[in-house]
Amino acid sequence: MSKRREFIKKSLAASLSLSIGSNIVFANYIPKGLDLVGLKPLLGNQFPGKSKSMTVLNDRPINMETPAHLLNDALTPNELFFVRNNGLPPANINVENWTLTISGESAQRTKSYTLTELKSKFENVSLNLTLECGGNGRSEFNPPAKGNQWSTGAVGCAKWTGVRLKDVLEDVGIKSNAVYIGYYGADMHLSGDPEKHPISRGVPIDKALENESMIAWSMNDQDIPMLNGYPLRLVFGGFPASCSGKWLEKIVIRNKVHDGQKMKGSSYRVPCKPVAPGTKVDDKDMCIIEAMPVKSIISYPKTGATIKINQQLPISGHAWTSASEITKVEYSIDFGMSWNNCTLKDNNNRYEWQSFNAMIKFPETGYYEVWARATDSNDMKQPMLLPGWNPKGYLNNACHRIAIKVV
Ligand SMILES: Nc1nc2c(c(=O)[nH]1)N[C@H]1C(S)=C(S)[C@@H](COP(=O)(O)O)O[C@H]1N2
Ligand SMILES: [Mo]
Repeated sequence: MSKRREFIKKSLAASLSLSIGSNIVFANYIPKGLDLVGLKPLLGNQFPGKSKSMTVLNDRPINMETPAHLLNDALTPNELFFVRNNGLPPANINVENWTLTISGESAQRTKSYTLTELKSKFENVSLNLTLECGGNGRSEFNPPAKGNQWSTGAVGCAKWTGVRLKDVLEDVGIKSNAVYIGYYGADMHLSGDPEKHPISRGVPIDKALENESMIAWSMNDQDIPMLNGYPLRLVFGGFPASCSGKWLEKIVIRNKVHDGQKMKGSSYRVPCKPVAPGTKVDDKDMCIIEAMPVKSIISYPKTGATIKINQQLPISGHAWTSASEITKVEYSIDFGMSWNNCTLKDNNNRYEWQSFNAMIKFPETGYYEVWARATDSNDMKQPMLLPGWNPKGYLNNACHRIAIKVV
């Protein structure tokens, strides 16, 4: 054999050690592409800072969603918040030396801030913001779409503390020709190539300058969990969560639509006009996903629950939208033939999900489905069944359904 064995990079070895929870002796002799025998069983559902009850869809990169019945809290606890990684989380984070650099063609200067500077120089704000992966609900599309087969749990709402992105961008200076911002994080491409970014997306400048657009260092009054972007991340409610860059190191203010990793092709893009299921769509007919559609989830009871005929069933859940607020949540027990209003809470700020509840009486024993349907202040309603098919299975905001047996 003349071909030399290729070994994995040091940085990759370090992140493997992190996942396995102990130092891998001889890590630098692991041949490239070899999956460690000890990794899968050890990992199970045990990921740092995450509950064992999470549904793990993939462990390289790590992707996990929250079962619907564990999303019942008004604010999603950190250990139950979904994780969507495109690459490998950074292994050695030095918070003291962490800096955020702002640059780009449409920045008036390049400026860097340490975490301490960010915290002390700008007004600190706390907002309850919902993050939902654009691919949440993908598993229902037909023909099926490639990618993580999310069911309903790639969503959560947390209290984020940090600074307004706007304040920081204005401190740097925004040129009048700015149209977009893009982010870069410290995570590593799956290949281990330090030159490549697993993802580098962004938002139009108007979105970046909204009052609710944040650079956050805290989630529910704690450090952001490692897998959710510790020590610093962007948070944009109302847009696909792929815009909310984790392990945030750099923001670029662009004079054109950001062209980073996963801004092109079928990534986070959908046909500009509806297409028939299975259609091949031309690249020029694909549009970047911006505002996310109105949606809701029933978080109590767990699907499959049984109730006695002489009892009323309490249901609860949350509804969210990119519009200013949810105005109505209804439920149906007759497959959408008739609807009843739920009680609905107001939001504290835009992009916070709003809790709803109702008491349901069933007419006779048997199998039922409870469906929930939200309406927002733009008068948009969730579709009862699957919305428009698209090649990568984004934006499924169909009504959530749970099964109930009345005995
Ligand atoms: N640096 C970095 N930021 C990222 C990602 C990533 O892989 N790397 N994934 C994006 C995607 S696709 C989603 S849905 C959200 C998920 O955020 P969460 O893992 O905190 O739930 O982070 C976004 N930000
Ligand atoms: Mo995502």
